[in-house]
Order: sequence, then structure tokens, then C-alpha cells
Amino acid sequence: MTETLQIINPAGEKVGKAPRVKREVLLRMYRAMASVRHFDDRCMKLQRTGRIGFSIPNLGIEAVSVGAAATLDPECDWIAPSYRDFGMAFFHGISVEKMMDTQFGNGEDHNKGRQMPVHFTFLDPIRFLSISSPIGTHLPQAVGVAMAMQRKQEKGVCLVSFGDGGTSSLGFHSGLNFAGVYKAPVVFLCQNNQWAISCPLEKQTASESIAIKGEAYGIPGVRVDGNDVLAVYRAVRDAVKKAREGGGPTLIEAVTMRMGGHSTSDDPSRYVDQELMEEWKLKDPLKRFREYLFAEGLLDEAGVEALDQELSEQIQAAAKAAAAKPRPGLETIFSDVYETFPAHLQVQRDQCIQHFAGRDESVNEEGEFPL
Ligand SMILES: Cc1ncc(C[n+]2csc(CCOP(=O)(O)OP(=O)(O)O)c2C)c(N)n1
Ligand SMILES: [Mg+2]
Repeated sequence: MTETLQIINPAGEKVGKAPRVKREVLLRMYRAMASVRHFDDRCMKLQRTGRIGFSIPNLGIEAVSVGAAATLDPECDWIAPSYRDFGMAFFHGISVEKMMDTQFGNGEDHNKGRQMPVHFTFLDPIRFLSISSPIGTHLPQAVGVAMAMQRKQEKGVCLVSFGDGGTSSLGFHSGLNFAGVYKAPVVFLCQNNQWAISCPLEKQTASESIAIKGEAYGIPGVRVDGNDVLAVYRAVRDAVKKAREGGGPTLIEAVTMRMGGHSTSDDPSRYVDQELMEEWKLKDPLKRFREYLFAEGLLDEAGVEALDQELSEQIQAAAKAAAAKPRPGLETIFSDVYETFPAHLQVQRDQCIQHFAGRDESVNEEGEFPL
């Protein structure tokens, strides 16, 4: 069985060689992980009270997203995230306010309400490929991004993150195959959270690990403890360095556990063993990193409490503000497709806005989306 890299054990003790990371970056990583925890919790409540239509729990996988994203250079790198990667955005400075706008799909949402909640995309301060709902389709896209950078002789790397279920997709095969052949500067990060909705890992694959699948494509496979943010950081950092230097791709399997449902539409109590969940609660990634930072003298209880209070208030305020913002304008149905807007669509757009403005519907009549 492939070895599993671990640096901080579940008790928060250092058991491996820690990567050299500046104090401020470690604290930024902790803040991003704590932001995910609070944001996730708020989104579940917003969905349960009917304020937003949908969310995807990130509980338990905070270390994978943040540890991986922290290795990238916003100046030149790309991220092709999974829908369970709030942490990648938060680490790179996307505000909870911006992310809340996406959850609500309001007029200030970067996606203009065109994507489902959770399916964020941003270009600044780091480039995020828009999240694809169809499983596995973003792997070849990410390889394409990486190959384009390679051809232009840019030094960027693309990090692509996907689930254990994603490894059964055609995109996994074509993505890894192309990347292996062309030595594309891409890092494949599999969040092995043991479930693909209600399909357990043992029904997903008969391979001894996901990391070993890289061998078939001539790509080295690495396995890390996905609840150990420093282990993830170290493995991804090494893979990014190698890709940047022309050494080709790496497949990293981060072993973790989905601690919530698949989405807000799922009821995991119907198929997940509760005893197993209790065991995994003891491996919590946030608590583990906190204990490590305490031991290193970089954080204390008071600091944690103050941060929790700050994030909780900030995220509640962001939700309130996002709910109060106007919805995307009706004209956004027609925008952003053509560089030169065709005359026939101009007519249709004007008629559409006029039509809804003249109807007695419970919408703001200033060209808002009539839902
Ligand atoms: C091609 C395709 N088939 C099925 C689905 C329905 N679906 C959405 S999420 C999901 C499970 C994916 O599991 P995994 O890749 O392990 O990611 P996780 O949700 O565990 O993070 C499935 C089957 C889909 N979105 N796309
Ligand atoms: Mg999964």
C-alpha cells in the first residue's frame, strides 16, 4: 500500500518534518480554514431556512483545500477547483461577502446569478476556472490550461481538485493521459472523502489506492493525510515545484472524510455509519492544526475565540447584506456572449424588458429577473 504522508497527528503533535512556512502564512491558513467552517455552517442554516437554494458542505475537508491553495503563486497560477473548495478562495483573499453574493446569485455575484450557488469563479487575485457540475469534466480543461501555459513558456501551474468519484470519470482518464504524455504543468489533487454521494469508495474502485492510478499514466502518485494541512501543503508544494520546473504532473490523493451530507439535498444518516463518524471527529483538521499552532506558540485560546467571534459576525452580516442586494438585471440574460451584440437580440432584449415591466408581477419592475 502506498505510504500516507503525515506531519501533524490527530493529537496535534508533530510526527514528521514540517515544511518551512512563514508564521503569517500559517496564520492565514488557519484563518481560511476557520472561515470555511463558519461560512459552511451559515450556508447550511440559510438553506434550511429557505434563504438560499443550495449549498455543499465543506465540513472535514478544510485542510485539503487550504493546504493545497497555499502553495500557489497568484501571479501566474490557475486553480480548477471542486465544488468543495471554499477554502481555496478564502485563502487567496476572496471575501466572505463576495462568496455570499455567489450563494445568493444576486446582482453583485461575479457569475451574475448564472451558476448554481457554490459554483464560484474569480479572476482576481488568482484565476479560478468556473466550477463544472458534470463530474470530471474540468480535468481535461485544467490540463488544457496547463498545456497553454507550457506552450507560451509561462511559468504557471494549474492545480485541479476533484473527488474520489471523479476518478471513475472519462475526464480523469483523458486528463491524466494527456498530462502524462505532454508533461503538462498540472497537479491533480484528489479529495478522497470516501463517498460519491451515497456510493462508498469500495464500490468506486478496486484499486488499492487512488494514488496508484497515476502509474498507469506515467505520473507519480502521492498519498497524504487529508486532515493534516501541513502534509497536504508539503505534497502539493513539491508537486507544484516539480511541474514549474518542467518535471510534469503529479497525482496527489488526500485521504479525508466527508463529515456532512453530499449537499443540502442529501440525508447521509440513511447510509453513513455513525460510529465511523465519531472516529473521524477525533481527526478534525481544524482542531489538529490549532493544537499544532498552540504548541508552536503561534496562537492561543484567546486568539481562537476572538477569530471565531469576528468570523461569525462578519459572515452573518455578509448574508444579511447579500440577501438585501438586488437580483441580476434582466438584461444579463443577453449580455456577455457576443462581442458585437446582434440586432435581432437587441430587439428581443428590449421587448423582454418591456414585457416584464408592464406586468403586474411581484418583482421590482426595473428590469430585474422575474423569478
Ligand atoms: C457526469 C456526472 N455524473 C453524475 C453526477 C451527479 N453527481 C454529482 S456529485 C456526484 C458525486 C461525486 O463524488 P466525488 O467525485 O467523490 O466528489 P465529492 O462530492 O465526494 O466531493 C455525483 C455522482 C454529475 N454531477 N456528473
Ligand atoms: Mg467523494
